[in-house]
Amino acid sequence: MRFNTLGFFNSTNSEKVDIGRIYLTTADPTQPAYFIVPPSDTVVTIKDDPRDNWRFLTFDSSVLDNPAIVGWSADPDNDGLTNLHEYAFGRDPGVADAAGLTPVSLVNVANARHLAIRFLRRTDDPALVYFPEATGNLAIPLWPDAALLHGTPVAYPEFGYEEVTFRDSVSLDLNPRRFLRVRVELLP
Ligand SMILES: [Ca+2]
Ligand SMILES: [Ca+2]
Repeated sequence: MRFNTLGFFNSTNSEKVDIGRIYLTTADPTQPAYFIVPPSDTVVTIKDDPRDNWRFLTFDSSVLDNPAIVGWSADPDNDGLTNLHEYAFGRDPGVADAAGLTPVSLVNVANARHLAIRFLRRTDDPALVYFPEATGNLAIPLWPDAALLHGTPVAYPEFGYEEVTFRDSVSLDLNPRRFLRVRVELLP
Protein backbone atom coordinates (compact mmCIF):
# COMPACT_ATOMS: atom_id res chain seq x y z
CA MET A 1 0.00 0.00 0.00
CA ARG A 2 1.28 3.43 -0.87
CA PHE A 3 0.20 6.67 0.71
CA ASN A 4 0.16 10.17 -0.47
CA THR A 5 0.90 12.42 2.44
CA LEU A 6 -0.55 15.85 2.09
CA GLY A 7 0.74 17.97 4.92
CA PHE A 8 0.11 21.61 5.51
CA PHE A 9 0.33 23.88 8.48
CA ASN A 10 -2.30 26.12 9.92
CA SER A 11 0.20 28.94 10.09
CA THR A 12 2.87 30.18 7.74
CA ASN A 13 5.03 30.80 10.79
CA SER A 14 6.55 27.52 11.97
CA GLU A 15 7.28 29.10 15.34
CA LYS A 16 3.67 29.24 16.34
CA VAL A 17 1.87 27.24 18.99
CA ASP A 18 -0.26 24.28 17.99
CA ILE A 19 1.18 23.89 14.56
CA GLY A 20 0.48 21.00 12.33
CA ARG A 21 -2.39 19.28 10.66
CA ILE A 22 -1.63 16.15 8.68
CA TYR A 23 -3.98 14.45 6.25
CA LEU A 24 -3.48 10.97 4.88
CA THR A 25 -5.29 9.61 1.84
CA THR A 26 -4.72 6.43 -0.12
CA ALA A 27 -2.75 6.88 -3.32
CA ASP A 28 -5.70 5.77 -5.37
CA PRO A 29 -9.01 6.16 -3.55
CA THR A 30 -10.74 4.16 -6.29
CA GLN A 31 -8.44 1.15 -5.88
CA PRO A 32 -10.81 -1.65 -4.92
CA ALA A 33 -8.13 -3.60 -3.04
CA TYR A 34 -8.14 -1.02 -0.34
CA PHE A 35 -10.75 0.95 1.45
CA ILE A 36 -10.78 3.52 4.16
CA VAL A 37 -12.32 2.58 7.48
CA PRO A 38 -14.32 5.46 8.92
CA PRO A 39 -13.38 7.96 10.09
CA SER A 40 -11.70 8.63 6.79
CA ASP A 41 -9.51 11.37 8.15
CA THR A 42 -8.10 12.55 11.39
CA VAL A 43 -6.22 15.54 12.71
CA VAL A 44 -2.92 15.30 14.52
CA THR A 45 -1.96 18.34 16.56
CA ILE A 46 1.72 18.97 17.08
CA LYS A 47 2.69 21.19 19.98
CA ASP A 48 5.91 22.81 21.00
CA ASP A 49 7.44 21.65 24.27
CA PRO A 50 6.48 23.91 27.22
CA ARG A 51 9.77 25.80 27.12
CA ASP A 52 9.59 26.73 23.45
CA ASN A 53 5.91 27.49 23.83
CA TRP A 54 6.73 29.95 26.62
CA ARG A 55 9.48 31.57 24.56
CA PHE A 56 7.25 31.98 21.53
CA LEU A 57 4.46 33.47 23.61
CA THR A 58 6.76 35.70 25.64
CA PHE A 59 9.27 37.13 23.18
CA ASP A 60 8.77 38.98 19.93
CA SER A 61 9.46 36.75 16.92
CA SER A 62 12.19 39.16 15.78
CA VAL A 63 14.45 38.20 18.72
CA LEU A 64 13.84 34.45 18.91
CA ASP A 65 17.17 33.68 17.24
CA ASN A 66 19.15 35.93 19.59
CA PRO A 67 20.50 33.92 22.56
CA ALA A 68 21.61 37.12 24.29
CA ILE A 69 17.91 37.90 24.71
CA VAL A 70 16.08 34.56 24.76
CA GLY A 71 18.83 32.27 26.13
CA TRP A 72 18.15 30.62 29.47
CA SER A 73 21.04 32.42 31.15
CA ALA A 74 20.14 35.81 29.62
CA ASP A 75 18.53 38.55 31.70
CA PRO A 76 17.20 41.07 29.16
CA ASP A 77 15.18 43.07 31.71
CA ASN A 78 18.16 43.24 34.14
CA ASP A 79 16.12 42.28 37.17
CA GLY A 80 18.59 39.63 38.35
CA LEU A 81 16.38 36.74 37.19
CA THR A 82 17.65 34.75 34.25
CA ASN A 83 15.11 33.68 31.68
CA LEU A 84 15.16 30.23 33.27
CA HIS A 85 14.08 31.75 36.58
CA GLU A 86 11.46 33.91 34.85
CA TYR A 87 10.07 30.76 33.21
CA ALA A 88 10.29 28.61 36.34
CA PHE A 89 8.65 31.14 38.69
CA GLY A 90 6.06 32.67 36.40
CA ARG A 91 7.67 36.06 35.92
CA ASP A 92 7.93 38.31 32.87
CA PRO A 93 11.38 38.37 31.16
CA GLY A 94 10.54 41.78 29.73
CA VAL A 95 9.62 43.45 33.03
CA ALA A 96 11.78 43.96 36.13
CA ASP A 97 9.57 41.98 38.50
CA ALA A 98 11.93 40.06 40.77
CA ALA A 99 10.48 41.49 43.98
CA GLY A 100 8.50 39.09 46.12
CA LEU A 101 9.66 36.00 44.26
CA THR A 102 9.78 33.76 47.34
CA PRO A 103 7.86 35.32 50.25
CA VAL A 104 9.09 34.09 53.63
CA SER A 105 6.85 33.14 56.52
CA LEU A 106 6.79 31.11 59.72
CA VAL A 107 4.70 27.97 60.02
CA ASN A 108 3.98 25.94 63.11
CA VAL A 109 4.49 22.18 63.10
CA ALA A 110 4.00 20.22 66.30
CA ASN A 111 4.17 23.46 68.30
CA ALA A 112 7.54 24.37 66.78
CA ARG A 113 8.26 27.29 64.47
CA HIS A 114 9.75 26.63 61.03
CA LEU A 115 10.93 29.01 58.34
CA ALA A 116 8.93 28.66 55.09
CA ILE A 117 9.01 30.06 51.55
CA ARG A 118 6.24 30.24 48.96
CA PHE A 119 6.70 30.27 45.19
CA LEU A 120 5.09 29.36 41.89
CA ARG A 121 6.35 26.29 40.05
CA ARG A 122 5.45 24.91 36.67
CA THR A 123 3.48 21.69 36.49
CA ASP A 124 3.69 21.03 32.75
CA ASP A 125 7.43 20.62 32.21
CA PRO A 126 9.01 17.43 33.61
CA ALA A 127 12.47 18.66 32.56
CA LEU A 128 12.27 21.55 35.01
CA VAL A 129 13.28 20.43 38.51
CA TYR A 130 13.00 22.48 41.71
CA PHE A 131 15.26 21.98 44.73
CA PRO A 132 14.01 23.76 47.87
CA GLU A 133 16.95 23.72 50.26
CA ALA A 134 17.82 24.86 53.77
CA THR A 135 21.00 25.54 55.68
CA GLY A 136 22.26 27.03 58.89
CA ASN A 137 25.65 28.07 57.48
CA LEU A 138 25.90 30.37 54.47
CA ALA A 139 29.67 29.90 54.35
CA ILE A 140 29.18 26.41 52.91
CA PRO A 141 28.03 26.45 49.26
CA LEU A 142 26.19 23.15 49.53
CA TRP A 143 22.90 23.60 51.37
CA PRO A 144 22.53 20.22 53.09
CA ASP A 145 18.86 20.07 54.11
CA ALA A 146 15.97 19.48 51.73
CA ALA A 147 12.99 21.66 52.58
CA LEU A 148 9.66 19.90 53.03
CA LEU A 149 6.40 20.54 51.21
CA HIS A 150 4.00 22.23 53.60
CA GLY A 151 0.29 22.09 52.97
CA THR A 152 -1.44 21.44 49.66
CA PRO A 153 -0.31 23.07 46.40
CA VAL A 154 -2.77 25.55 44.91
CA ALA A 155 -3.09 24.79 41.20
CA TYR A 156 -3.40 27.35 38.43
CA PRO A 157 -3.86 24.91 35.53
CA GLU A 158 -4.80 27.60 33.05
CA PHE A 159 -1.31 29.07 33.42
CA GLY A 160 0.59 25.81 33.96
CA TYR A 161 1.65 26.71 37.51
CA GLU A 162 0.90 25.81 41.09
CA GLU A 163 1.70 27.73 44.24
CA VAL A 164 3.63 25.75 46.83
CA THR A 165 5.02 26.34 50.30
CA PHE A 166 8.14 24.57 51.54
CA ARG A 167 9.36 24.66 55.13
CA ASP A 168 12.61 23.99 56.86
CA SER A 169 12.95 20.58 58.48
CA VAL A 170 14.82 22.20 61.38
CA SER A 171 12.85 24.27 63.85
CA LEU A 172 13.83 27.86 64.54
CA ASP A 173 13.26 27.04 68.18
CA LEU A 174 16.23 24.67 67.99
CA ASN A 175 18.39 26.80 65.71
CA PRO A 176 17.39 30.47 65.24
CA ARG A 177 19.81 31.04 62.35
CA ARG A 178 18.33 29.23 59.34
CA PHE A 179 18.07 30.03 55.61
CA LEU A 180 15.90 28.74 52.77
CA ARG A 181 16.31 28.91 49.00
CA VAL A 182 15.00 27.14 45.90
CA ARG A 183 17.25 26.17 43.00
CA VAL A 184 15.94 25.22 39.59
CA GLU A 185 17.62 23.08 36.95
CA LEU A 186 16.60 22.26 33.42
CA LEU A 187 17.40 18.67 32.60
CA PRO A 188 18.89 18.00 29.16
CA1 LIG B 1 15.16 38.87 34.01
CA1 LIG C 1 11.47 39.84 34.90
